Amino acid sequence: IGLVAYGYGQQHYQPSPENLKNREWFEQSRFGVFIHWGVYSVLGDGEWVMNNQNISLEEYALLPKFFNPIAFNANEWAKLFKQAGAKYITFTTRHHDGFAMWDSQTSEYNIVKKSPFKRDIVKELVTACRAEGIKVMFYYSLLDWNRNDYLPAGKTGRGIAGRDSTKGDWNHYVQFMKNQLTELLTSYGQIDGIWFDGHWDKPKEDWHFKEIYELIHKLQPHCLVGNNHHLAPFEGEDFQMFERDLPGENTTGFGTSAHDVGKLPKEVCGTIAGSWGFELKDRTRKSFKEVLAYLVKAAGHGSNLLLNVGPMPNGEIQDYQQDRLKDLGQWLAIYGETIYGTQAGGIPPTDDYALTRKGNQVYLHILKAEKKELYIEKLPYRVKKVKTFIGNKEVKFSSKDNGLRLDLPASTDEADLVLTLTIE
Ligand code: FHN
Repeated sequence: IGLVAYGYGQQHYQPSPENLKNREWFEQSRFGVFIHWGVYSVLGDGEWVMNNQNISLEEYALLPKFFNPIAFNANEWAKLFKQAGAKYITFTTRHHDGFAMWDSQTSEYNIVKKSPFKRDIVKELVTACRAEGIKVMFYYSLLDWNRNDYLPAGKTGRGIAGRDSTKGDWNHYVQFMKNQLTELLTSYGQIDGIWFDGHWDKPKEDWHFKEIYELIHKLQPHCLVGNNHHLAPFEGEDFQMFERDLPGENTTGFGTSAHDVGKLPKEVCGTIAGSWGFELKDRTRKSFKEVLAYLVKAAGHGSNLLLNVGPMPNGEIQDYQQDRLKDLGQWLAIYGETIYGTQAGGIPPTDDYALTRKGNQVYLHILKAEKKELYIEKLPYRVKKVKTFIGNKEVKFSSKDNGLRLDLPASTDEADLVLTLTIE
């Protein structure tokens, strides 16, 4: 009966009213902060270090002993995310190494039992974010490099040193995931999404997604389910994410083709640094202009941006990553109206510009403000008036056959020159 009530009595998944409402919130929010933080951070070589450096189970088991983030202050993080203008966070409750960042009763391999820190990081973060009005989603890795019941096969490749890769107990592992998810969704109050990752390691059918998604929606009907499988949405999912790409793009090899882009709310995720988890040799830092362009182009696709920070093992977020977030926050404090609660602007973004829309106002974000003139070949609406978003100054334009030619105001230092088009 419970399942019928939650929309699973039918042949197809019917999201509950609470879920639909939450999807609306999600679509309005446009900006979240992704956090990759775990015992892997200690080694400063990204979250894949166990696999990449072929570290054995026995060796990796030493790491939690060094994870003692004395500078971690969930309230400071939450304040920073708020200042950044983020509406939600997605936190790695457990990455592929299988280490639980909460006080899990289902596995000893967790922060409270194995680290000197002994504090429930998930709990502290949830509480702090809630106090700032920031919603929380949980990243949860399907793939597990640590457990004996997990059957290592598939694309992760080499298996894990110190493990017999032919042995496992798959049903036991699936039940374990259900137990952990139940724990996560019953111990920390309202959780607004579960963000799955690691699907590629096994064939789709092995994961029991239908049962797992049903369980989540039964425990918290509003909770949005997303799965970073890089495919068109599966039944039971509530949003679709795109890694390091824009919807329908595949410049990274993780992405999707245009026909995989479904109708669910969308989210793109990317990093400020070169990698997700903390990397000491962090040499591909993105500039403010780059992260801003990602946010604006995502919005131009009708998508949220989930922008990643990789905190250090001591619990601090590096200064330059904090600066990017604060700068975004400053920008959003001025231009938020052109991003939050907007829809895609009718034509896909280019490297030069992106369009977002609210009713009969269209916001044209020009990402190369040094240009003197801009020509947009085909707009799906007629433009009546063009003004600068800041200062409300008239901008000369001419339109012909749905094309729009604009004389841009003299070059400014702005990373993004925003014009407001009033349309018919
Ligand atoms: O393997 C992970 C990776 O470490 C990271 O968590 C990203 C985030 O989108 N997802 C996986 C790769 O697709």
